[in-house]
Formats: sequence, structure tokens, C-alpha cells
Amino acid sequence: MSVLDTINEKINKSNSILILTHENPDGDAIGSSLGLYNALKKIEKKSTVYIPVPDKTYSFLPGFNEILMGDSLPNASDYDLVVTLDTSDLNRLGIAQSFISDIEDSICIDHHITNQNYADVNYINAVASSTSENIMVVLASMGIAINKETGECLYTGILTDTGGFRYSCNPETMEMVATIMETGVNISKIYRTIFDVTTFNRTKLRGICIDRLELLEDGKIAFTYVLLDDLNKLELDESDCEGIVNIGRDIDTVEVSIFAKEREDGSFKLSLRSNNYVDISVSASKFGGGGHVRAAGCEINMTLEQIKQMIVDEIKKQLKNEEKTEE
Ligand SMILES: [Mn+2]
Repeated sequence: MSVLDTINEKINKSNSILILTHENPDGDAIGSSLGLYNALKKIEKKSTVYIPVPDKTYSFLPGFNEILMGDSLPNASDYDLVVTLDTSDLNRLGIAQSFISDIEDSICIDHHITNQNYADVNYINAVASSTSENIMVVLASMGIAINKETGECLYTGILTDTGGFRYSCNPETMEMVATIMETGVNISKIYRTIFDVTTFNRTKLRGICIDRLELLEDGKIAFTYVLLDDLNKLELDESDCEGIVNIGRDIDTVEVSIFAKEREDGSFKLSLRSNNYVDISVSASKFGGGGHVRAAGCEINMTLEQIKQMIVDEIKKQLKNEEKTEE
């Protein structure tokens, strides 16, 4: 029996399903969870989504208000199947990880190549743009047609994990979006809600960062920062700094963009991005951080001036090495 057939069978015979996803859930985590939830609702299958702290950005999604939130955990004995989504290893489930052993049956649906296969059945398709895309495949194999509610959730997952269709897209991704559009989902409205709509104070914060933006090394490195004081004055928090690192990254001459953000304890959190040839995860790991080739981060407890000098020196070395290999 194929993995999809086994998933189909387990869901069909289950009486009550608990849907879980990773901590600090992103659009794909919340979108795939609510997408599955709405699809199961349509076939009158009882399910609950539990997310301790769901990002309010996604509160427009159908079913968001029915998410079980906070520290009051669901009762394991109320469920006979747990489905984890977009979660590559058990630790990423945070306080919800005990449900994998406490509930009889488990399914994991994910698209991370690093997935640990910790569930009874694991459907891991790392070629897919998102877990939401994998949910589309699972639903199709179960013969469940996508309705508008499910479509809005899954579209949001695909949209956010592809950075607005900028990367990780396959022809299948676009075909799935076409299927979703046929249900009447307003894709422009969702796109605008997620990527364009902001607040006055967030815009002011970006202004401060643009003002402080510096270019170094013939314009190859961009540097800017946010202080706690800026956030306090504008009544913003760390989450409002999302995307600021891209201001530098989008400049034509820039290869590496650095964004430093002061934290409560006086240390700085650095977001690092590269465009074409620098493996920025190498620099991040030298300062105890990590990440991906084009996006990484680290935390350093020093003054802003010291940090800037250290990180810029390190990136300069890497720029020189990469230039040598380019020749
Ligand atoms: Mn994902």
C-alpha cells in the first residue's frame, strides 16, 4: 500500500484528529493546518488545530478563531490520530511533542528534506514548495475537492513559502494555484494582506533604517540597524522588523545585507542575506549562528560598533575568497 493510501485509510477510520504544527508558525504552518482542518470539516470529520501562539497576520483565514490556543493543551484521550504538518523533527513541536506518543496513531506531512520520519506514517515530499502543496496532493488522493475555505488557507501556505512565487515553485505549484483559483479565492486580496499592508509606525521604522543604511566595500555590503529605543518610541516589537534586511539586499550593487536589531538584554540579533555567490551561513556559523546559503542569522553580545566591524571584516574575507573562485 502506498503512503498516500495508508494516510487515506488512517484518516477515514479515525473518529477525532488532532492537527499540530511547529513553534513560531509561519504562513505555511498555519495555512496547511487550517487547510486540512477545513477540508476535514467538509467531509464531517472531527478535527482540532492546536497552535499555542498563532501569528495574528493570518487571523483572516477561515477557522483561525477555532484554533485551540495558549497553554491549555488538548486532551490526548479525546483523539485517536495526530497529524503533524510542516514539522521536520519532534523538538519543533515544542510543548505539543508528547502527543506523538500519547495518541494511538500519527501521520506527518512535510516538505523539509531534513525530516526525521518520527511519525507512524510520514509523507515527505521535499520537491514541493510547501506543506500546503502536499496537503493538496493528500486531499486529491482522498477524493476531497478543494472548497473556497480550504483554498484560501492552502494558497496562503504556498504564497508565503515561495516568497510570493519568487522561489521553490514547480509547474505543479502553479497548477495547484489554478485549481485553488477555480474555487473563487481572491488571490489578489490575500497577496496584499500578507505582503503589502503595513502600519504607519512600521513604515516610519523602515524610514529610520533607510536613513541609517550604509554601503561598504564598493557597495557590496549593506548595513543598517534598529535600537530598542526606536521600537519603544514607535510602540513596535521585534516582529515588526520583518523584511527590513531586504531594503539593503535589493540595492543593485549589494551582495550581502546585514541588519542588526537590539534585544532586551542589550545584545544584537543579526539577520544576514546574500544575493548571488556568498554562502552567508558560513559567516553566521562563525558567530555561533546558522541558517541557509542565502539567509542566515546569529546573536552577538557586544557594542553595535564592535559587531559591525567584526561582521563586516568577516564578510570582506568571504567576498575576497568568492571573487578568487569566480576568476
Ligand atoms: Mn513550509
